[in-house]
Amino acid sequence: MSETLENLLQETRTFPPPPEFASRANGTEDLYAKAEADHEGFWAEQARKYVSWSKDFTHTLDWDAPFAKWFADGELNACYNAVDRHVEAGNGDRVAIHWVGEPEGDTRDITYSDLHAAVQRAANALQDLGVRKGDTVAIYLPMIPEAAIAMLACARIGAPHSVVFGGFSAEALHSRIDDAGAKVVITSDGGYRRGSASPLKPAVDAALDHGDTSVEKVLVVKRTGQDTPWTEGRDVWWHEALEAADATHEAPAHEAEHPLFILYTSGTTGKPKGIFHTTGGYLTQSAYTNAVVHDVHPESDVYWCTADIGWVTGHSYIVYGPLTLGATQVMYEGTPDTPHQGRFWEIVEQKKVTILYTAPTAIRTFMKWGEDIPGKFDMSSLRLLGSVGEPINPEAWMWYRRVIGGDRCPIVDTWWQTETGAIMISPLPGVTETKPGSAQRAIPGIGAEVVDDNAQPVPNGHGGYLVLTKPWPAMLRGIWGDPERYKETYWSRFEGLYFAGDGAKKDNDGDIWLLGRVDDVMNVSGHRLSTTEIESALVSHPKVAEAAVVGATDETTGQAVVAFVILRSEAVAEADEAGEGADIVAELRGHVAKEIGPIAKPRSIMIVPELPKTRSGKIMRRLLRDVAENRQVGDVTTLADSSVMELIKTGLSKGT
Ligand code: 6R9
Repeated sequence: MSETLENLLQETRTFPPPPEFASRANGTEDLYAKAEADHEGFWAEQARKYVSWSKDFTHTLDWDAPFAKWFADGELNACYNAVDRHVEAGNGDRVAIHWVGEPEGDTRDITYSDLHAAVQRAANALQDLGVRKGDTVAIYLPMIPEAAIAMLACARIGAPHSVVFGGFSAEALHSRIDDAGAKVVITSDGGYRRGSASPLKPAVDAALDHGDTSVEKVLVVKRTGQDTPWTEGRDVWWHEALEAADATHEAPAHEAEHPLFILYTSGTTGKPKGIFHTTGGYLTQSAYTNAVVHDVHPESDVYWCTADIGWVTGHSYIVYGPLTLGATQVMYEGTPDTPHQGRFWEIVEQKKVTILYTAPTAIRTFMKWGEDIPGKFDMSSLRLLGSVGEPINPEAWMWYRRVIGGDRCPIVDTWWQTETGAIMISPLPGVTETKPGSAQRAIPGIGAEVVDDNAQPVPNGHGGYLVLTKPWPAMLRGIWGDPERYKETYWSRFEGLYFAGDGAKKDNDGDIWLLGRVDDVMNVSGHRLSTTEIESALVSHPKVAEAAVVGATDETTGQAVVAFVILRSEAVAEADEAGEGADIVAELRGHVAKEIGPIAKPRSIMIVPELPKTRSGKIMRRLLRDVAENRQVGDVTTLADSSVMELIKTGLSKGT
């Protein structure tokens, strides 16, 4: 960590906001002072500015630490806010979503009126299938407009949705469906990925095969038209259900604290946590941040967030933030290299994108591909760039600014989490003098600090743990079905402070630099993966005795999964006989992909005779990280058996 700290301290380049940009920016300097003077009053004002309430609230915050209620006696409908009210205001013809399918030329422009028609029918269709307020609905879809429509329809009727990333396996889907007790699953026959139609519904069938789930119906969107297995009586085509449903649906008012969604994220234990968010506070902060941080001007911008809807970034900054503001946005189905490596920039040129929000891992990939690729496209429409998901290295930041932003666009490096619901730390693009690689300071209305082991703020120039010091509207309300785990995970490390799990430092100006996770959670291409979860998957393979997983620094993906595996002796003997060490590695990688999903597949698996452990039996991942990153192995004095590291290194140099 100290090496990283020193490198970052040497960063002295700064970029003031362009005056033209500053003169019409939504986020202004005075917001900081206003929020500081009256925290609750500030948020009450944002809640009324960005959200329409069916019943106004009389009270802003109930804080029974660590349990918060925001705007509790207010009532609203999130879907009405994201859709109906824009039509009522005469903006029905405005494009809400310029949808771009992966196959070239496969596009759809969806206006707010189109969206209005769709969410009403979808809400009625869900009700016709028996979904009632409070029932949960799992959504397992590719990046097609129906994903947003499905989420909004659930929100409309008050059925919390649980979106499961389409790249997750049947097993991962099963455990999430099970934990949330979903009544309906919304999926599709398939989706387009790297040039071909790949099936999706078979994973749902496999997840439900266990026969022990709460799922009554499966709604299937026809996306690819490929042959799809069908269970009569359970499976229903989305288009048929919508056609049969009533065309009108009045959006009912829900309590501000009514659950809006559950989203699973990796924790330090094997079991993913169902982070749950409620309606009023979440909607307020996602819309407010989309306005002041991304500087979205709904009447003139074309905004594009490249995240998948299965992650929180897609929830807050594709669905709830921009649509609540009434913005026009691009939604893209595919990968950045299909059918060519300039696809993103072609979309920027064609749709005249003005605001682009993407992840450092994507930026590093584009850097690797070379700047002549974006150089072929006209990207002069861009006026703001954003980054999210992991620390952005200063060089990637500079490349992003110069090559993509033409040296003219401010960059906002936004720090937040599934748990925080919306952006917490970021420059305001019309106010902040930005620094390459730093998320800088808490946005107006948010309290963040870097503290030492004793919860004391560190002086400038020092590192520690990132904490949040005040309740915020979009904060998670808990872990689904496990209030104790909520307290324990986030509120027990430091008295009265929210512990984010990230290391950070303050530079000499007091600006915050994020340094990555301090727990056993990895960040691979902006996706959070738990070491424990992958270890459990490896150990579930019959040939594996033990496994330890570490996140090794990787130039492109930020971190990469590296696994150390001890094989069962029968497997070792077999492999030796057949000379198939390489086959086992391939088999294990495939196994992890099947258990969790392809994103969790280890970059490398090293077969080792032993693992370094402390006397109390804890695996010392720090030492394995040294090996994975080809470093001299650090202090081994706390190892139960200090010869183990030698054994591992000798084994590796023999090429096993
Ligand atoms: C939004 C999102 C959260 C974790 C978080 C941190 C890392 C996110 C970052 C960042 C440095 C940034 N992270 N944004 N690190 N700079 N701008 O990514 O949510 O998937 O829950 O991940 O991602 O480590 O704790 P989530």
